[in-house]
Amino acid sequence: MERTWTSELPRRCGERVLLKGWLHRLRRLSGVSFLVLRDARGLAQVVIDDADLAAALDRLHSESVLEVEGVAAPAAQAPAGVEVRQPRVRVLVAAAAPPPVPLFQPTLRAQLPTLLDHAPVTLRHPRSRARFEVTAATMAGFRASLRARGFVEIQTPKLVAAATEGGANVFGVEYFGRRAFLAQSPQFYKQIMVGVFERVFEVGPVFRAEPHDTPRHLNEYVSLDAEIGFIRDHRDVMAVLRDAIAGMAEAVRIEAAGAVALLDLTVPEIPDAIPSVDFRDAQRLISAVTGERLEGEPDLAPAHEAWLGEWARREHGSEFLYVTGFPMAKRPFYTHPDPADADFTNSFDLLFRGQELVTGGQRLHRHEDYLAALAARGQDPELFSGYLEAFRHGMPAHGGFGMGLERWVSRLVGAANIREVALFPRDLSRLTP
Ligand code: AMO
Repeated sequence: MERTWTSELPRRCGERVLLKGWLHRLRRLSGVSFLVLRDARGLAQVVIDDADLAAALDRLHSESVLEVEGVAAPAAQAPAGVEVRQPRVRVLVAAAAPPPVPLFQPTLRAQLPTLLDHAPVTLRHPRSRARFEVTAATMAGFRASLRARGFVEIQTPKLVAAATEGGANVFGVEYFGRRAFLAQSPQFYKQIMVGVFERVFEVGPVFRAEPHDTPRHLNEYVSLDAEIGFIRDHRDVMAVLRDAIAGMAEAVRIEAAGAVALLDLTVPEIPDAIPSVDFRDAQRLISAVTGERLEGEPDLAPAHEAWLGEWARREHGSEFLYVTGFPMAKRPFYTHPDPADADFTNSFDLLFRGQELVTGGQRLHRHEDYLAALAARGQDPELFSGYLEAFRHGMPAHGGFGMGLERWVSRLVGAANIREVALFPRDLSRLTP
């Protein structure tokens, strides 16, 4: 007999079905017991009116793996209006111990560190799982939307010889007697690959040795990257990014519809043109209201991003806001200056619900500009010889962006801490599970 998913039960009323899954909960009442079986798609209620079977199930720990064969029947009070009756139950694997945190409650009741310590089990909870359904749909939507626009997916090395985003936040690795690093981003390789495919994207892990403990930083996260050749300036990149995010939102709505309903999410509408504010204007707006002196500050603090998020919602009815024209001082050496003012750049951040989600911009593309930019920062061009070779041999004007996958999902599901949307987060104190 073929297996039926719990989610298919409503369509199988009146039929004999075979379910497989985990013992989510056993509720013993005086005359009858209810077994709630969980599989990867949902829950099913199984009516146990055989006292011996109920007693046998009661001796099992929750999370034991079961096979249940019975008849699907309409039942108004059961999940999705259907339950399984006259069951035959086979124990496939008896769990060796009770779960560290009870999984049957609608919401997990434990502190975040406990949930993370026991992630191999707590991730099974329907609400935990739902967050990663949103993650999976996001990646699918990102890929689909860029592929439809002629982008080619690449995978670039994560063991690298030089820091891409500045030297401080990089993990060193012992590499056959030499020093190597874990890639902070696919930046150099995605740019090089513009010379091959013109339009590329990558979904992959990146590593940041940031020694701080914040609710929005991980030491390993998933970066959604793209790079585009033959652009006029950063505004062409912003248009592609807008479409990529619209594709992500659409995929979450369709492919993760169950998760969206369970978590009661509002998936944002992406405006055709995302509102945009120049960095200096943004500082003036904030200063005018808060009285802070921000002139000369090279970056926005998290509180400023939150303020701008509120402003965008109020003034533009948008949950997204581009901030453009960041000062050169805080941007990596590959950043293209603003042709009108070399102290500023053709770069941008995209804020989503008051938090930085994306950084991107136009890059330098002339070999001599790279040599000058490295010299100005006192960097040895020899360290970047592989990267520079691409520019020596002709590269078009290009630009791209990098987006933190967990940042997107955490805003979407309203997570208080980004660790809630990383399967097995890596942070200052956490290298396991
Ligand atoms: P940047 O370093 O700003 O840019 O990173 C891009 C985006 O990645 C996310 N992010 C993080 N998410 C979780 N934990 C972290 N520690 C973390 N650090 C960054 C943010 C951020 O906006 N090469 C450039 C991108 C480009 O220009 O193409 C880069 O890596 O959402």
